[in-house]
Amino acid sequence: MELPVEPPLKRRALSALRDHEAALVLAPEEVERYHREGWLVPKVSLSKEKLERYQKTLDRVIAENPTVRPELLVSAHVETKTKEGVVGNYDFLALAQEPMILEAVGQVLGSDFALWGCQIFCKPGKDGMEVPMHQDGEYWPIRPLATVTVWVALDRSDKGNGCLNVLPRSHTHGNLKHEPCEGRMVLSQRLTADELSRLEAPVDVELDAGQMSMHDVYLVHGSNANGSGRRRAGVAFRYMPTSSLFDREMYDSDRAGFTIDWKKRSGRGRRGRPLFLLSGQDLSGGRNSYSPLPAPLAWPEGFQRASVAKSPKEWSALKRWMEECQEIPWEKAIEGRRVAQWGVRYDYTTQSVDLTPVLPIPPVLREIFPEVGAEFTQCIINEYGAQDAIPWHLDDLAFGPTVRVFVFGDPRPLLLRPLDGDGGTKTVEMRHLWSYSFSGPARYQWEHCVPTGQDRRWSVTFRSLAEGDAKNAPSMHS
Ligand SMILES: O=C(O)CCC(=O)C(=O)O
Ligand SMILES: [Fe+2]
Ligand SMILES: [Fe+2]
Repeated sequence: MELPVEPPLKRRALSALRDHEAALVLAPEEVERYHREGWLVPKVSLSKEKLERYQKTLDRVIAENPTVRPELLVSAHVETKTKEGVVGNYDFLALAQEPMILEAVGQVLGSDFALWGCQIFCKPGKDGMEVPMHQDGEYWPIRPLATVTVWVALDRSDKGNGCLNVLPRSHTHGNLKHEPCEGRMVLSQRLTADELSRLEAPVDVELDAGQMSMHDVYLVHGSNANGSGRRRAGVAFRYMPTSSLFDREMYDSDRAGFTIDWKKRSGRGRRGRPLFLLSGQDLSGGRNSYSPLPAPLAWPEGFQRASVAKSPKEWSALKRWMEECQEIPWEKAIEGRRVAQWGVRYDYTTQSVDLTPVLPIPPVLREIFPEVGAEFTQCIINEYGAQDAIPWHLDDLAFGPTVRVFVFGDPRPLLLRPLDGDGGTKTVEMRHLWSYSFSGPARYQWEHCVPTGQDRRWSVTFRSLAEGDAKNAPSMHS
């Protein structure tokens, strides 16, 4: 029999030291290399789950900004539309605050820093635009000029699809000369050929999706056009030490190739760039003005979710019944989904509840969902194909105060937003065998929608009828 042995003291101390070092994202040698070379690829990368989440957010932001070139999605971390014309997503603000990124930034800038910018550089396959060789600082209103960019690859980024090219040690030369450039490029200024000839040859920064690179504000870099069939998307976050001033009056329109509004507020209620203090404190003597970090939208009151609502057995019973039963009154809903309804029927043509009684909820459904009380007299099964979504809506007011929904199949999130909000949405994870219900404010003051997905999804919804003259209740899309 073996007895557990305490490791010798020295070995224990050593492993504690190793744990401590693991908590530092950059080894001391890497911090030193960053300052010497002007750039670095840290050894960390996003988990597969996080990468998928941010790739989805990227697709959403691209879809929501059809008139903006995807190489120019500026302020993609802000959900309220800025003067730059982009509706971003706070999910990118969350990415900017991933602990490993904050840790690495703190290691090179010191512990007092702010996030002042974010840009998605997404080069579509075949026609992704070139980024000419440049130093970033040219058009940034930061004095003293200091910034580290963390460029997170959301697709694989390599020589083939136009990865970042950096000129090692070019950051030691201070401001270099730029000249206007023409053609199909992301920026309107490029380093002069003369300056380029005196610098070292560029290095390709090849990254797998989820990896990231860091570069100094004075480092010369650029990237080729993307002629490959593969998209190359990255998101760049800009962090500055709070000892620098972010000078909002240095309004220097479009040297970057697009109009940047550094001012805090501009016309028609649109906001300029926010400055988010992410670590430590302000060291500018109070001259920097910071925006409060938007509170993540709280869950609506009256919204409940259960993650182990149904068993696989109940699901097989339901699935078998849906496949085999010939009496299910399937019909097409307007969006293309297939639906079956009992109790009363929502009419997709008139967009209102038709109070002519239809068949009551069948006993099989009562058996599979015994937790649903008798007061729920209406049931609807929605069957979504991968490409079927349900748009933003409030359930029809002819239905009662509580709605209970059971979800099967494709794990699509449920999106929620307050009726009187500024467009911010709450994304609620929802998976196979989970359920949710809403009543109170979540029922009457919030809307919800289900996005498209990858696979088939079913929801079984139970509702009651509203008291009183339900027929005269204002009709809303169900
Ligand atoms: O994504 C690119 O190719 C260019 C990125 C860039 O210029 C930057 O992050 O400063
Ligand atoms: Fe740049
Ligand atoms: Fe609904």
